[in-house]
Amino acid sequence: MNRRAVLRLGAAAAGVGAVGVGWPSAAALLAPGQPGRLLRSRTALPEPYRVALPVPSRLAPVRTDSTTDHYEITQRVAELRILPGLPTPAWTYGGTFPGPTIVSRSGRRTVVRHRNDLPQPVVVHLHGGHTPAGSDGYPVDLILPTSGAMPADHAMPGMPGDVATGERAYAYPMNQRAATLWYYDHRMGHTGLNVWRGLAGFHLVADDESDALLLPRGHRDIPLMIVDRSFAADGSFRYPVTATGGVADAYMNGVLGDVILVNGAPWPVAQTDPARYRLRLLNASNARRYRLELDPQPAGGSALVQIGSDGGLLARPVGHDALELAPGERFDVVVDFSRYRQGTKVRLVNRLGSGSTAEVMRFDVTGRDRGDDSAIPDRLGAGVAPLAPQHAVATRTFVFRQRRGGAWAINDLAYRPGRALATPRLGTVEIWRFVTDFHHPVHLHLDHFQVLSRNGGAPGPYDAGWKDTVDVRPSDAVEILTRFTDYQGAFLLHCHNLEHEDMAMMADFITV
Ligand SMILES: [Cu+2]
Repeated sequence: MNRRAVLRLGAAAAGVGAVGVGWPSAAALLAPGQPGRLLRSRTALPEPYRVALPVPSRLAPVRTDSTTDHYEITQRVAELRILPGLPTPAWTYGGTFPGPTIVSRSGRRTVVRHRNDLPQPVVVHLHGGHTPAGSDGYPVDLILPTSGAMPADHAMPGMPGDVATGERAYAYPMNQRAATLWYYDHRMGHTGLNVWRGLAGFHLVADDESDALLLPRGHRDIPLMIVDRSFAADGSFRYPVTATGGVADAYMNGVLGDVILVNGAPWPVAQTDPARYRLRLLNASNARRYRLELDPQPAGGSALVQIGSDGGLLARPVGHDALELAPGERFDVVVDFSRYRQGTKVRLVNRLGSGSTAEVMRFDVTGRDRGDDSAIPDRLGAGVAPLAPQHAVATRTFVFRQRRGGAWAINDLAYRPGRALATPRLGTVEIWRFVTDFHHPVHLHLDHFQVLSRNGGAPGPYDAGWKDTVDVRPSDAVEILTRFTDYQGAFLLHCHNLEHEDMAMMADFITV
C-alpha cells in the first residue's frame, strides 16, 4: 500500500469520512425507491464536474464481406484512470470501460469474436438483441480463460453448458429495428461482480428508416452509460463479494455505489452548442434506479423529449420533465440546448439520490455553433403498431419474490439451467404477468414486448414503445404482450437487478 492510500485510510478511520469537500452533507445517501444497500467508498470521492465527458470509441470491423461484419474483442484486465491520482484495475472489453461501441446495420450479420484473457470464465449477452439461442449468452455457456482453467463451482452435475476455451464467436443476424443495445457479462452467479468490474459496452443498431429522419447525429448523438460504483482505498472497485464470487448476504437487495460514472467518468461535463442533441440514456447500474431531470429546466418544460425506448424509435415523440430508469432500461431523448441562455450550466440530476448520488453530469452550453438542421418529426417509427391482447394464445403469471430462507426466485423456484417455466410457440402472442414483492426490473431475452397494463390500469409514463426491460415496483402487477419469433431454443427471463439475478431470480423459457 502506498503512502497516499495509507493517509486516506487514516482520514476515514478518524471519521473524516469518504466525502469530498465539494459535496453537501451526505447524511442521508439513501432515498426511497432505491433497491439495495449503499456500499461507501473508502477513498475520498472525486470532485464533481472536473472531467470532460468521454465518449466510447467505435470499434472497427476486422473484416467485412457481402453479408457480414466481423469484430474482435479481447477481454482483459486494464488500469483505468477514474479517480485523480489512483489507478483502478478493471475487467474490460478491449482495455476500456465502457467497452468499445459496435455499430451494426439492420439486416447485416454481425459476428463478434471474444477472446478471454481474464482470470475467470465469462459469458457475453447482447441485451436487446434478437439473437439465436447459441449466441445469446446462456449463463452456463462459458468462455474459459485462454489458460483453460475450469471454475470449481461450475462442476455441478447435469448443467455442463456449451463451454468454449479461450474464445467464442457470437453471431448476431441483426434482423431487427434500429435501437440502442448493450453487451455485458452474463455468467451464472457472477454477473453482478463482473459488470461492476467493468464488463459492459454499447452496441447500436442503425437502419434506413431512422437514418431518413433528421434526428441529431454525428457528435450530437451521444450514448450515455450511467452507473454507480464504490472504490477501495487503493482505487480499485469495491464490491461485497463472497469466496465463490457471489454477493455477500448483507447486500442481497442490491449493491449501491456512492460515485456516479457516466461513460466511465465521475460526474463529467459535456460542452454543448446551443442546438439539439440526441442522448441515448442507459442505466447500466447493478441495482440503482434513477429519476433524471435537467436542472434548471428550460422555460416551458418537457426538457427531455423521448424519441425511443429499449427497442428503438417510438411511434411519436413524448415530452417529459423527468425520466425514471431501472437497471437495463434505455431511453433515447432529444434535448434542445438552444432553449438555454449562452453559458448556462445544466445539471443532469437524480431525484432518487441524495448527496453525491443526486448528481449525474453537467452540460455547459458554451458552444457558439447555432447551426442545426436536425428536427424531431411528429411521426418517428413505423412498426410500433400495438399488439392485440385478444390475439394472445396464453396468459402466464410470474411471481418475482424472495423464497422462504432468502433466495430471490421466480414462482418460488431458484434458477436451474434447463428447467423451463414456459414453452411458447413461435409465431404466437402471449400475455405475461409480472407480480412482485420488491423492485424488480424484469428483462426478457429474444423478443421485445409492449406493456399492456400496470396494476390493471394503463401503462405508465415510461412504458411506451418496444421494451425489453420493465420497471416493476413493490407490489406492482405489470402485464406485457410479446410475440415469440424466429429462433427455437432456451432463452431467459430474469430480474435485471444483478444481485437478484445472481441469487437465482432467473428462469428459462423454451420456444418451440
Ligand atoms: Cu429483482
